Amino acid sequence: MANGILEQLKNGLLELDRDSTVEAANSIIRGDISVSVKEAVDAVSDALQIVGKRFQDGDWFLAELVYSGEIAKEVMNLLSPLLEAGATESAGTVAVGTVAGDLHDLGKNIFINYAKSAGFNMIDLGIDVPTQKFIDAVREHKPLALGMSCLLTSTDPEIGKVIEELGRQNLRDKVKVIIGGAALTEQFAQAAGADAFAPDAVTGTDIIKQWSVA
Ligand code: B12
Repeated sequence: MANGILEQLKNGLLELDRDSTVEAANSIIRGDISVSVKEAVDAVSDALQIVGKRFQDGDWFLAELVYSGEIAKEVMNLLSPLLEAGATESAGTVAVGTVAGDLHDLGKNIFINYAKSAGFNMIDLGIDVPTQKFIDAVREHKPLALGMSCLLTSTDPEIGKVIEELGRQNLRDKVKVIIGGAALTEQFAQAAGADAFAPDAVTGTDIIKQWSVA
């Protein structure tokens, strides 16, 4: 039964059946079936990997990419409050945004929700965030870490620009930088001067937890 509902969630997205996908998410939220929110979020993420492959292979076009993104966003918005339910006292502040030119926010939002559920005070800077807005957030909120999300190879140079600007404004040693998103790798993080790369939201949350106790 639990597998059935996760299949419905995943297949609903892959068949672009909004109603079936939302119904599966609502059923999980109501607790009709014992499935954790993490399993549900993972199922949506798995489906989006397949969406990306279909788009890359030319099997799906932009319209399908856009619509599947809308369904995924609606479902993630439904599931997110459950991830937050475990929030306890603040483990520290982290500011996160998607770099300039990039409008993808599903992964960033999942990281925000995971970290919130681990007790972090998360500041969401949004999408298409210009360099100076990241810098201003560091000055204003003095976060433990600055997170940047990037899914496009065309926008990954933005990460290096933000890190350089932090240095220029004497802020680089005041904040840890963590990056994530499909366009990035560990090697990229090292070359850009970030402190860490996280391949997923759970790893990202583990990393900031280590920084928080250090
Ligand atoms: C959904 C989607 C869209 C949606 C986005 C909806 C939204 N609100 O986010 C829409 C339709 C808008 C879209 C648009 C485009 N997209 Co798009 N999109 C995708 C798709 C299918 C899924 C992305 C996603 O949400 N994945 C699920 C999430 C959960 O995964 P994630 O983002 O990787 O996040 C996880 C980790 O990476 C990590 N993480 C992410 N960020 C961060 C940040 C921190 C700090 C931490 C710690 C962790 C972390 O945690 C998350 C959870 O574990 C990908 C395919 C793919 N394989 O990624 C293509 C993809 C990213 N898109 C692509 C392209 C080309 C585009 C467009 C240029 C298409 C076009 N021709 O217009 C536009 C660009 C628009 C823009 N300027 O940004 C390409 C990018 C290719 C490249 N190498 O540059 C991809 C890879 C598809 C492909 N295979 O070709 N897209």
